[in-house]
Amino acid sequence: MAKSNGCDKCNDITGASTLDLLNQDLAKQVRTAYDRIEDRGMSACLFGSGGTCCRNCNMGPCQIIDGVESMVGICGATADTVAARNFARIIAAGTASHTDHAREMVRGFIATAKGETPHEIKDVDKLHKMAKIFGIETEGRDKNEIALELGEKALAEFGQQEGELAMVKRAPAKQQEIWRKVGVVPRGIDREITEMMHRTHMGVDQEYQNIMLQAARCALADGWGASMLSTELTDIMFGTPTPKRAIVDLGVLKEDHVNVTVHGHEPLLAESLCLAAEDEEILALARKVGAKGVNLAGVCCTGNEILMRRGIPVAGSFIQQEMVLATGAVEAMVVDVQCVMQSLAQVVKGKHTDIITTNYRAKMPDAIHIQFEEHEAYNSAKEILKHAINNFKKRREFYIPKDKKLDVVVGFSHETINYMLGGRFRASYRPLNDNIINGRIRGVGAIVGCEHYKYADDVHFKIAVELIKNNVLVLATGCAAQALGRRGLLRPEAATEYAGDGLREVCEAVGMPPALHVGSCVDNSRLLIALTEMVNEGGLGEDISELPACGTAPLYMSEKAVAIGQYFVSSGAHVIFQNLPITGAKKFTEFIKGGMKEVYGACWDTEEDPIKLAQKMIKAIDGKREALGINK
Ligand code: SF4
Ligand code: MSK
Repeated sequence: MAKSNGCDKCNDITGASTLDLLNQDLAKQVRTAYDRIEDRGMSACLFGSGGTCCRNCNMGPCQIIDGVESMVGICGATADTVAARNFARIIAAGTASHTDHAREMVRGFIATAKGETPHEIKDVDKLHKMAKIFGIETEGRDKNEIALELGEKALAEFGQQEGELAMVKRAPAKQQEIWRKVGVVPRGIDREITEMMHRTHMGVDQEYQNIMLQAARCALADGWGASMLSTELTDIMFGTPTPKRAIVDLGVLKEDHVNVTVHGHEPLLAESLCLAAEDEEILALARKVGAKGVNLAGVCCTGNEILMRRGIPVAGSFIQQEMVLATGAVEAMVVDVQCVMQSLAQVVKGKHTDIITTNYRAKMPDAIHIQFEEHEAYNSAKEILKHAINNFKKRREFYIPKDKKLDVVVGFSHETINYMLGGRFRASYRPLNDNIINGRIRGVGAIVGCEHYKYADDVHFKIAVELIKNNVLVLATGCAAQALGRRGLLRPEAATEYAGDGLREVCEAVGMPPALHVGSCVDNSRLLIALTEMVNEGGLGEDISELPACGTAPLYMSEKAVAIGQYFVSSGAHVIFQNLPITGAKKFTEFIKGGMKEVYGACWDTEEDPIKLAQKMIKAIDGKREALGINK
């Protein structure tokens, strides 16, 4: 198959390590997403891109043209109704994905509390904080007993039918008031997803404003419910991230080790693999086949989870998953759920690499399935590693772009940001607020979400540099954070190289990078808490909508990113994407880009050009500063 590195577009969108690899004969034999883009040779459907294609019933599909009377749906649905329904269903799907991930983490947490996994309750301080939120007695009780009660109460939140999710009360009081007033406080996590799907079924909710109310409630069930549960309980079980040095990019693979990459989102198995990779039996087996050991490396958000907590290197982000395998140097790629391309099993055809699916919910043709049993976590992990070790001797032609790896400093949980800026004995967000008030830091910009192949992959870098240069502190998660890491922005030195005077001064004083890696996709919930802490510290208004803060997920690929965007907007944070599937519906677009502001104090926006997008973020931040009277 012709190699895609001859394609202008691909030369645009690949990073240095990817281009290096694609230029090797070995990689030219592999068909990747870059080839598939070239081969498709057709542009996306305008109705699909504009959000006005409806296939919610069998009278359609109906393609709607806004303003043309004869071009409403067979049922009479207008462009605004259809676009709102489609947008809301994206949010429901994204929320469902975070939810099902979170449920597995809670189940693993319960099993850990019962002593049925190789893990333990590590962060007792956070356990007690969470216990308090859930009204659980801690005095004189064993940590596992508290954890078991917490796990069971957390699990009940998924199926809860009435009332409010427990962590809603962590939000600023004014935020809670707004949610209660408009009736969007999530009652139970699964209930909000189900109701969203029902209300967007043919012939139910026909009013886009009303559809978007449930979309807000559904997304809030994600941010302040599922994702937050996942982050907090995972921290309690595996440890809350603290700053650590690590390395990222394809060059982290090792020639003389058995390379095992972990890809997906749920870190239960990956944590077990980390433990098993140091098992004497495994190390002896690796030596027996001539390897120096097992080199574990992450991909996508499973990668982020073990990077943040253990400093395990990340081999690649979403758009690099095929490249990791194209090196020919990976003995096994172990995948769990989400963001795993079906092409992976084809990329390794003819190679010694095995793609190992591990979850009954996510199987793949031509992959090997080894079911991960949480009660047998350690043995499952060892079985997987033995499989990879057996492949080591079969490795033939391979290429590792050894010089393509970069140092990063990661591990910025909201607790860490607290300590870094406030000091261990005076941990608080007050110094951050003070620096924002005195103007050294202009505000906070979140760069989150995925990567995809439509736009150049230096989008994250360009946006981040523009923000940093203008003294905006960047908080990053997901594959966006990895992209910034590959371009050197997650090093403390980047403050000296890129930041404006004020931000540089702050970063140099505490030795932190100007862009902080906050975690995986579910860890966007850490940002909600960080924003809340800023409100609670005082001086920057009474709710999130008054803070000089703005978010973006420019290269979003996944439905999860839209759910994240929606829970930020509904929590009062302005969010700008490069594009959204709403352009075919005028009134709906006006509503989510303006009308929502009247309800939540924030709305969505779009801007394709990365520099203009960053400037819009800065303008939004300056607007908040102005309103607070601190824009000196
Ligand atoms: Fe067409 Fe209405 Fe059916 Fe959608 S729900 S496919 S607009 S008839
Ligand atoms: S993995 S959801 S591509 S960030 Fe979380 Fe990356 Fe986006 Fe998947």
